Amino acid sequence: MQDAPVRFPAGFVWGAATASFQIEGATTADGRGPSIWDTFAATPGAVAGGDTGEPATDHYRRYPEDIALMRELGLGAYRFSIAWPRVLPGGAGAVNRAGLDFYDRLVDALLAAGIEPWPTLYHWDLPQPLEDAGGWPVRDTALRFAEYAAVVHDALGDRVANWTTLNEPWCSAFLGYAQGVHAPGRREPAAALAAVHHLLLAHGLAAERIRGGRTADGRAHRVGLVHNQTVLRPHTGSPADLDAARRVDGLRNRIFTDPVLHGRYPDDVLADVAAVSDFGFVRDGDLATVSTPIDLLGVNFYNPQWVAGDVRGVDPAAVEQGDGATWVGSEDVRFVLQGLPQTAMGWEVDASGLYDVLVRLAAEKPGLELYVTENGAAYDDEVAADGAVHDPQRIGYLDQHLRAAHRAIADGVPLRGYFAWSLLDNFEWALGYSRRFGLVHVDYPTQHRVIKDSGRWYARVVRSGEVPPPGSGSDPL
Ligand code: PNW
Repeated sequence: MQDAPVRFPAGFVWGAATASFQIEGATTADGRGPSIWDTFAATPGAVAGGDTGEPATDHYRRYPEDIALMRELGLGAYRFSIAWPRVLPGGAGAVNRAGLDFYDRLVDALLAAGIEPWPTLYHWDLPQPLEDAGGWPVRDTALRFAEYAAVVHDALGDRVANWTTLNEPWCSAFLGYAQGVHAPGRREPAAALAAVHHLLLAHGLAAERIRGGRTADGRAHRVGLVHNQTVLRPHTGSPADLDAARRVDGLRNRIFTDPVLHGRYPDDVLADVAAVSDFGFVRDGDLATVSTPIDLLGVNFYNPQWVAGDVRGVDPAAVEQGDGATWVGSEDVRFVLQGLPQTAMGWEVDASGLYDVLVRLAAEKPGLELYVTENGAAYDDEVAADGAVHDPQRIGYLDQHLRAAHRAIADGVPLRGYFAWSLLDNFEWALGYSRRFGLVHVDYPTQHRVIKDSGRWYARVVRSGEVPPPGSGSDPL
């Protein structure tokens, strides 16, 4: 049964995803201003190897070559993000036409290649001047985001139908402002909670602006949020572990999905964080804005996690050495490895987590269209003597997750598309260029690209709409 080919519905969207700071390079070209990731990467010790946003994959200049690769892969859609500091170098005020023009060219070139553009407005590169004015913990940043969204929507809305606002606000808020391992590197738990609210407000304001628009050929604009929902499983059935799983689920998932889907913050989460924040930053009307109807929800899924509230008796080698600062008000929680195969990120592979996430969201908001907007794996790829990149582990990862996604569809989940992370190897945030997620290998010194075996395998899936039986190899392109 596991080995039977699985066929996806007609019209299923097949794509790959990237993000501006991770691929573009050209960080000072054509009037781009600094972002918090430029500043963070320039901070000694913040990013592995001292890596920065240069040269990344030089996509700003090589985008025609990259679109040719997308065509070779047969992609129907491409999810990318727009760099706010290219469009508004000061974060607000004067529009930098030259920066906006890059996305104009990109969208035209994608459409000419028959690839549907799926822009994300914010994938973490906040203009530095807005961080200097307080960043996401201050309300003004949400208002500036709405202005930025309007500028981009005005410029590209004649051709772009599918929009997403924020990528993974959990990372922005908690990795950026609580744990400090992402830009801007602050460790201020109360500020992280304010960031959650202002990110969600930014999403709602932008979604209100985008909805109701139409492309020049008459397609209604659709808008959504990209959220990194995951499944938090209790390590044991003990009350301590069950409660820890509830608390982490609250901070990772429900603090975002409850306001967006239901217009309220979860009471248990508010109680859990009450000693840190009274949520006094929420103003009348905000939750109506945050819960403005969306047309789709993007789900980025990598791995499930097992949570413990009490690790006495657990093999210390299995307890992840994470920093509890991420989990504001629940700094005591720990994650326990289950002994499953791991990717090069140290993330355990268990595709049933994707199934569980999709089924849960479908039950929570019946009818809401879901898209897997990121899914993929880092492995230590090497270019072989034959010039190819043989990455059977990544093929295995994608195979298992696509089967899980298919199982969710078969069980009635309105999953409408899947975007592999990532098109290209790229700047993996605090880990720099040391982790490779691409379907396409990038040799950074030469910028030479090679489609990996997994890319060839994915191209076959995209062309056939079907996941082939394991071991059936990849078609030559
Ligand atoms: C996501 N975590 O990031 C992002 O959307 C991508 O830009 C990124 O490259 C990809 O996943 C792979 O990491 C995450 O610590 C970064 O749990 C860190 C975490 C989760 C997602």
